[in-house]
Amino acid sequence: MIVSRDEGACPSALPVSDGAGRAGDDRVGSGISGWLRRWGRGARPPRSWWSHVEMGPPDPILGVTEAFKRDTNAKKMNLGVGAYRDDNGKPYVLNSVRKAEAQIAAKKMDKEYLPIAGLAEFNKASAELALGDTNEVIKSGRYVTVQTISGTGSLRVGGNFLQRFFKYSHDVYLPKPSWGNHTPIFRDAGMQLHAYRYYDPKTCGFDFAGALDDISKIPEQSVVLFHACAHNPTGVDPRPEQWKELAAVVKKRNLFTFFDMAYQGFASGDITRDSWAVRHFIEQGINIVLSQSYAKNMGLYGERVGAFSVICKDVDEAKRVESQLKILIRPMYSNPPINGARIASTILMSPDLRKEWLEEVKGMADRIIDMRNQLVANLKKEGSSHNWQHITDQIGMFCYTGLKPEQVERLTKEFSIYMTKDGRISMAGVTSGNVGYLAHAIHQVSK
Ligand code: CBA
Repeated sequence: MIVSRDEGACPSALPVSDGAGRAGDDRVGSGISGWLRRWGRGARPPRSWWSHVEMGPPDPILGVTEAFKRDTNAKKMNLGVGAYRDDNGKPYVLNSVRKAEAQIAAKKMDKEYLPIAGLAEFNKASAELALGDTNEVIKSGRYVTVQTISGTGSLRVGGNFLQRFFKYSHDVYLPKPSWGNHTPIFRDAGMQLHAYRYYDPKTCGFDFAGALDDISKIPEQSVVLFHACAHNPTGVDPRPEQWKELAAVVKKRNLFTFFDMAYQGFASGDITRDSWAVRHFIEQGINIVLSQSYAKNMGLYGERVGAFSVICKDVDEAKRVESQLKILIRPMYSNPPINGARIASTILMSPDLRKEWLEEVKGMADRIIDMRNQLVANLKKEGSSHNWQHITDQIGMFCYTGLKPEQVERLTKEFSIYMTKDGRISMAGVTSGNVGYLAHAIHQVSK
């Protein structure tokens, strides 16, 4: 609401301008003469409270969607944000989600506040999904899971928790590159960011030696973040033998592990396989923290469903940690939204819906893998002589093409193909209808 001077804003409490005045800020009379009538000679007209606020840049990922929406070209493609599309390029609502929604609606449940930590059955089902329901951690109960505002909210709760309670260090080491939002999330939570080598542009693959070398030099008791699967933006994941060595060095260096698992099921189509690294670290006695998101694997993007878990030494420690997470969350957003958590827990807890969901996750992952193959085949058909093998080697929603910023700019300007400047393509936005056009455009800018 804009409060006009006449509605009682106190002129003496307003900041005064540098004397230049501001065009259009004339709510009490016409122009300078109006000010003089109102406040008297010698008084300087108040300026806005926010004149010092500079225009910020658009978000590097979500800003791409804004630019895409403004484009009128019928052939335009949005390969920016990681949001799954069906083969007709339409947003996809899973059948298992539709069915869960119908079941929930039929129950005519109330819409009371959830507890601060969220829906208890959702939290339990989420931890079981990540760790496996026979996991010793689950059986012993030496963990706490709280429902969060999707993966981003989970990372932020985690960042704030570390800032307040991880007394050993405030240094967080991210893979280079990492999801663009990791840095502001942890920085705004009061942590300091560093990087370890991860991607090798020469091979378009995992720089295992570089990662191992850098991680082995991280000061003891620092925080190291790993993408559990389907690394964003590179689509490059360590193999199980490599995860084993990473876990060993983390243990040896006494580092603290933060796993971000935003794509469980999306990498291989198999939720167990995709959580292998998380489970392996825990088996090695590494008490991790974990962020989960249901945005991608259940297609619950706008419902904002996620979870944050802390694996503890014992049940007593878990209870103390939970009490502090609640104290942290209460002034942030009080308690999480109810609808998405009901959908996710209904699916996870109903054997039939869960089975259908797992098939749908596999279906999404398989469609993406198929698009990777079709993209490479079409590039060959176009006559491209580059080696595009990394497109099929990489996994998950994204393909890190290796295209340079100038080439990305040409794709957008000349072909209305929208993607992030780093050359990342959301494969989830590619369809059998537009893969040929994409290959043609990539060939044009890279030949
Ligand atoms: N972690 C990683 C590694 C991610 O890639 C994303 C989503 C999230 C958070 C956490 P949410 O809060 O929606 O659960 O996801 N990253 C994006 O898919 C996109 O949703 C992406 O395009 O990179 C985003 O918000 O940037």
